[in-house]
Amino acid sequence: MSNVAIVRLAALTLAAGGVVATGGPAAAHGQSEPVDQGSTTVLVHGDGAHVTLSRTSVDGGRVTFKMDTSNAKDGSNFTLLRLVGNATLARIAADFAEESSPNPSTAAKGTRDLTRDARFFGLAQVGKGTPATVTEQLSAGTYYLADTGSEPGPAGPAVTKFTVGDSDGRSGPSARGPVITMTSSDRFISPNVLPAQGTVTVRNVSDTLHFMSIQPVKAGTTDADIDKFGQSGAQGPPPFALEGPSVGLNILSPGKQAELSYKLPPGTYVLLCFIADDKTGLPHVAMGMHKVVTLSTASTGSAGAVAATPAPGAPHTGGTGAVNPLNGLIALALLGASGTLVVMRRSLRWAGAQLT
Ligand SMILES: [Cu+2]
Repeated sequence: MSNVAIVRLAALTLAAGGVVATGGPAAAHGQSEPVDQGSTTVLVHGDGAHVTLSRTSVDGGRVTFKMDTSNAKDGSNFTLLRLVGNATLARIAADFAEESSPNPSTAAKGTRDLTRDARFFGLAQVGKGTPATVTEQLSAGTYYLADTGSEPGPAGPAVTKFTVGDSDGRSGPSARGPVITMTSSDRFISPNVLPAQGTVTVRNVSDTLHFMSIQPVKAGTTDADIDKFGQSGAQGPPPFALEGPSVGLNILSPGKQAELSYKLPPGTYVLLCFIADDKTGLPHVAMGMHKVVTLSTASTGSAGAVAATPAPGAPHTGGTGAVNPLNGLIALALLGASGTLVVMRRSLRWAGAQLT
């Protein structure tokens, strides 16, 4: 049974007033990743504007969110957050509006205010046919979930409450898969080769917000190409852009980490972050927060065999440096079946807005 089918089943069960029992050994999980015994699973379905959950409360501890979307056009962009102090959801929406302002000083203030007013726990950016899973440690409290895949209307996105109770002591490994860190100098520190199917652990070791979008690019694209494009002031799609499935880990607050599991066609990708810098107001990608990587089925144990946890920056073995020239064609072929990758478009829109 595919993830999509599972979520549809969950939706049907919810409609019937039932609750989907989860938390078992990754029941019918389509991917062949190791069973995460110590984790409670929540199925998350989005349509670009609304979130449907298989359960709206869990015990504190390790929680796995399995996400998919029915939104073929824009995908889903799931955000999980907690409010800090007296902050309200209206305040967060106002902060986000500032963060995406074309005025750099307003954008910088928006990021600083978001960092202050909320704690962000991902979740993920997914496309139709390209689900993703995020596992992380959550402590007791009231959380809010929204899907901002589609452009939200004037009222803002629909927000769903999610409650985490006292911890039941579940805990997991400190990391699964290769570790990617996001730094205060707006950089991704990542191995050059990541799994095409499997899990990575993403850590925000900085004092500001970051996310990590994994976007396909043409084979041979370098980080210098991306810098050059950013400095050219060009509008429209960059010459290295490639339509194809992508996923991303959504916004993480300073000090947070999350494990992102996904399956993408092998090939050349770039890790991107577009959060406005908290001082310059420029999107992080323009500050240098991009990293070209190769997604390989030969990386760190294929098929999500993520037991081996290399140290951050550990060299990768195997002849994975060569890029198969067919990848672009494969991605294009998949495009028709799985829909376009809107995250790139949305990101470009942000970049254009902020750089002009
Ligand atoms: Cu960033």
